[in-house]
Amino acid sequence: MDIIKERFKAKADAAATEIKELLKEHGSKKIGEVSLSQVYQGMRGITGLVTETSLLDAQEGIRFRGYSIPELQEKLPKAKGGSEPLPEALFYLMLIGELPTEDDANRITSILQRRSHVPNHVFAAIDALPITTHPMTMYVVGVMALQTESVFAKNYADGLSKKDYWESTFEDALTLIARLPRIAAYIYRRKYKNSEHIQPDGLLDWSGNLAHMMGYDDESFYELMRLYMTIHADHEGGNVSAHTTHLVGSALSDCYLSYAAGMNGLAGPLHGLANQEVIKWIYEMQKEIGSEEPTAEQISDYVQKTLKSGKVVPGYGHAVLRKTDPRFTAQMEFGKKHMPDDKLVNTVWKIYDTVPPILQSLGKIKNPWPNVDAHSGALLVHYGLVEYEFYTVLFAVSRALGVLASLIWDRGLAFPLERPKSVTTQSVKLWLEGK
Ligand code: CMX
Repeated sequence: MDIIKERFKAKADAAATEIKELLKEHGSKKIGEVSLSQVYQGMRGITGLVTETSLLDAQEGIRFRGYSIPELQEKLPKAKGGSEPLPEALFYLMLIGELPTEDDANRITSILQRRSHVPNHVFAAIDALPITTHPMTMYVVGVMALQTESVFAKNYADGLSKKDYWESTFEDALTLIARLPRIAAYIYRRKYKNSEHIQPDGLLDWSGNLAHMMGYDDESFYELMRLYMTIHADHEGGNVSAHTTHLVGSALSDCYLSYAAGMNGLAGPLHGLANQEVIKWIYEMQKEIGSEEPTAEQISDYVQKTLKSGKVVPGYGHAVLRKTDPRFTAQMEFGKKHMPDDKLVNTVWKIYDTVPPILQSLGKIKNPWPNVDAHSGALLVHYGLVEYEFYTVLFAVSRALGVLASLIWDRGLAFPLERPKSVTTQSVKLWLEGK
């Protein structure tokens, strides 16, 4: 057995024993109360899930296995000559719960390199879709076509013992992660570059290879992809993409089915699609104003207009966070280092100065601060990746690391089918009447 798989198994067994003890002693303790409004309003603030890979603090932002984004940037192994973390190393951290050595990270990179071959029928399935299809639809179709390769589904059909579920899930997760950059790059080149595809470079790291296959062979773009893939990987368990992957996975759907379901959620404009909406919104503002460099006053007027027409300001607000998203800050730091004079990036920063007080003044928005999606597109545009409809696919490639590490844990801890209780308003009324 591969050493990483052995390490995971040892960690999962120890955790399962610990949880058993914990529940034996404290299982009946109350972790929170649920109000009727929470039931009607998106279950905000209800604790109802266990996700081991990361934890979100409303004030401080995300921590992956206890490490903040700046700490990951300092402590995780890097590519040769690079200064941003390798997302493969973050995957190791989320999976094993300990910082990887350089050897550990390289081991994941080489597993992913070895498994990256995508069967032809996946490309045929994508090619069968009209060229006008949204890239996220093509992506999910590609992932679904790849489901033919699921070891879990095959082993389950052959009669798999419960105690072995984790192992074929582990295998499926790594194989799927390995193949996603090729699928994403294939869609990009098909839709925007006349189907002139670029073969993988077997020597590059996971993110470097994605950049290469998309046609962006620039060391600083490689660095951006490594940072991008790291910061978008996970955001605890309750967000739509992570929760959906986990929920669908709880029916023992394999990694392909579960991840594809989660990515359909990521494709919604209130979640991952917000990154394309931000750039679209800025472009529309520039067009209306007739300038690439709107003033604070012009931005303020445009925000008011957006709000008056009943739309949201994309990239701002969050269901849990109550401060500027550290993922926004990490991208801002990248911008300051690599492209301090870029006009669009500077506009993103000016929007950051202008928007929060306006949203705050409305009184109803719980978080007026920017989230991860407010910044990501501008950095991509700087390198020429202007096709904003594609941006959520990059988010999706990254998100695979977190949701699939979590799915392996779900199997390692033998989590059951998820099935919360729902009510009807009629039943609520009866309950209120004491019936
Ligand atoms: N612009 C305008 N109105 C906003 C807003 C924004 N950026 N953020 C919240 N609001 C509004 C809500 O629509 C809601 O209005 P109603 O009461 O009229 O329905 C009100 O403020 C209260 O909402 P909230 O409790 O502050 O926010 P929610 O937890 O319900 O929603 C989110 C969170 C992210 C969906 C919301 O802030 C939003 O729509 N933001 C813009 C889209 C976006 O950037 N999404 C990406 C999030 C990060 C990610 O998942 O990738």
